[in-house]
Amino acid sequence: MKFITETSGIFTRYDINVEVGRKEPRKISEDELLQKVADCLISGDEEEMETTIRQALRDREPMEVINKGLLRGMREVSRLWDEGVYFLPQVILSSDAMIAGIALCEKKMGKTMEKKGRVITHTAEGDIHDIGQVIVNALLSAAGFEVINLGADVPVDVLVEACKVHKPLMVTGTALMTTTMTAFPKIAMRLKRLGLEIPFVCGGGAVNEEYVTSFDLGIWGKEASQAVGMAEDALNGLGWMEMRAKWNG
Ligand code: B12
Repeated sequence: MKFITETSGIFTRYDINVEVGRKEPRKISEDELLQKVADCLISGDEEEMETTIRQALRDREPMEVINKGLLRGMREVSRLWDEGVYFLPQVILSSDAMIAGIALCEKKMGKTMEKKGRVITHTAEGDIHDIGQVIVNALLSAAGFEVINLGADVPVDVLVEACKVHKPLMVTGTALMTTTMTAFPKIAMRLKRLGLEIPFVCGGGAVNEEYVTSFDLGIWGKEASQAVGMAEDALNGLGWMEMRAKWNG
């Protein structure tokens, strides 16, 4: 009978790296509270995140907390994922903490009483990566736009139907996967055929300027914060070609 004497290579805890990764947290900000916001995000501690965000919002603008705490923390989560330190459970905890944090910031930003115009937002069919879209929703609402939030994994048909019914001044799409970004040119083509030449701002890690500007109506959105300026342009009557010339290339 053979006995196994060396077991170190057999039983490997898949999450051991997580503990190591957490022991050496990266410096995200010089601001102690924003560093804590990022730390809560990285460790996926939703409860502590809410307490910390409330503290941070006492003397900081919500956008500063989003940009310099939450988004930078998420960049670190992305790095840990890319390096194989984080697995899905950790990333899910972090994204839940991110969404809870954004909701508190959105509440603090408040909402303008009179709506300026309607924007439809969605995350591409087959794609559940909606954090970019959640930020876009928060910023547009805070800037006084009526946001029709179709959520994530939105079928092309549903999006096109919503555009027919609501006639928005702008549509946005978010795609984080190379398999889902292909919904965007399909949507653009369908809208164009229907005579709905609505500026279609597409963002998300999967797409780039070259891809989005390869189809009519498409305008590439690099940062969620651009959404407000773009909606203002659409409100002021700029067409998709003028908007593309202004924001891209
Ligand atoms: C968080 C995350 C998740 C979370 C998503 C939670 C959620 N509610 O969103 C969970 C854990 C659920 C998840 C699941 C999966 N994930 Co994931 N995930 C990530 C991760 C780590 C971060 C993405 C993120 O949220 N970034 C932060 C946000 C803010 O970035 P963003 O959306 O791009 O938005 C920025 C800009 O693009 C822009 N923007 C976005 N939209 C818009 C719109 C407008 C109008 C404008 C102006 C700007 C704009 O503004 C933002 C910045 O200001 C990435 C890794 C990475 N390197 O990106 C992988 C990643 C996206 N996931 C990936 C994969 C493969 C998956 C899974 C298939 C894994 C699996 N085996 O099950 C599933 C997907 C299931 C599905 N059908 O969608 C791959 C995709 C690969 C590819 N190229 O296709 C990535 C790239 C990881 C990798 N390197 O392999 N994931």
